[in-house]
Amino acid sequence: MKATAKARANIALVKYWGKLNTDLNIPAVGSISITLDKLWTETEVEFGKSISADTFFLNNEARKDQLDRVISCLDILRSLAKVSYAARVVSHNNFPTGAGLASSASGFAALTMAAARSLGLDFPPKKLSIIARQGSGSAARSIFGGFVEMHVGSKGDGSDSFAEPILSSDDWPLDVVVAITERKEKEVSSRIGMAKSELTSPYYGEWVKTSPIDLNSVREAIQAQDFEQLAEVAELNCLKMHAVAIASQPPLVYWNSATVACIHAVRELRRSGIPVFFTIDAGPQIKAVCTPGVSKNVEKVLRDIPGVLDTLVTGLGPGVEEI
Ligand code: 2P0
Repeated sequence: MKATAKARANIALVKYWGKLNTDLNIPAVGSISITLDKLWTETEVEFGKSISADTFFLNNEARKDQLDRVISCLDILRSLAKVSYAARVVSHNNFPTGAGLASSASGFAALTMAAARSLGLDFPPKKLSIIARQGSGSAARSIFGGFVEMHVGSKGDGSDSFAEPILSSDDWPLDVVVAITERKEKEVSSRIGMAKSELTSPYYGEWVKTSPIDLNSVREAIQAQDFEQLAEVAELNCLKMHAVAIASQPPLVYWNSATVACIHAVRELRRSGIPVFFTIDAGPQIKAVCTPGVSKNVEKVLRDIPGVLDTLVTGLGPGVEEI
């Protein structure tokens, strides 16, 4: 009873920050993301009578600090399959973990698919998305490829809080230049950060209230393939999320000086007519979204900024797959 799945990271153009229900991990706001082809997690799950306890290895290291979250996800699938076997979970990320590059998104999407398949469960993507959400909210989006929207839903049990694709990457191919400005894992996880913002940020209420406006505008921009509208609203939504985080107590400043320099560089490029915009998650890395024809140029500009350690360029990728 063994299966392996590969899922890709995603970055949100309209961000998820805050929860409606922590037990079921229902987000307080919807979100829209793009799935990234070259940043992925591969996870093998083996259930068996001979396995005495759940274990989790990430990049060849036992990660006891993450084991509870992995077990919660395994428990949901065990209960659906009506079995009680323990599992061995072995996972690899091909990019830095826990540094604002959405490793929990690809990680829990791959875990959900691999665990379901190894238990012989052949669930449709919507159901996988609902299960992955309970592991990590952003993982619900990594079940799908291309442009993806995550819904808050209105049922209290979370059964309509799932993601779905809104446009395929073939319909609108975009590139993302990722500028790495720090390799170590962040000190405050998204989960803890957003809980602090909910409790202490004076802007949290406005964030939740105005999120549907950004969602409508970004969905419209994607459907119309209107890069300029997408750029304006995605940058605004990103800066709003960081304003909420920065005004939390204690303050959550995820940026470093290279992050800020990259923001200015990307805005300058766009002013000069290059179709590019930035987004930043709960970490110091910059993601510059652009049309494929300009990605080499954007990468060259970002690579030369002091404090940028590395860059990579990726297109948009597919959803989770069993391998
Ligand atoms: C996003 N982030 O929409 C936002 C932007 C981080 C900043 O989704 O608590 O790791 O596991 O549901 O999914 C990161 O949040 O949080 C995230 P949990 P998750 O991409």
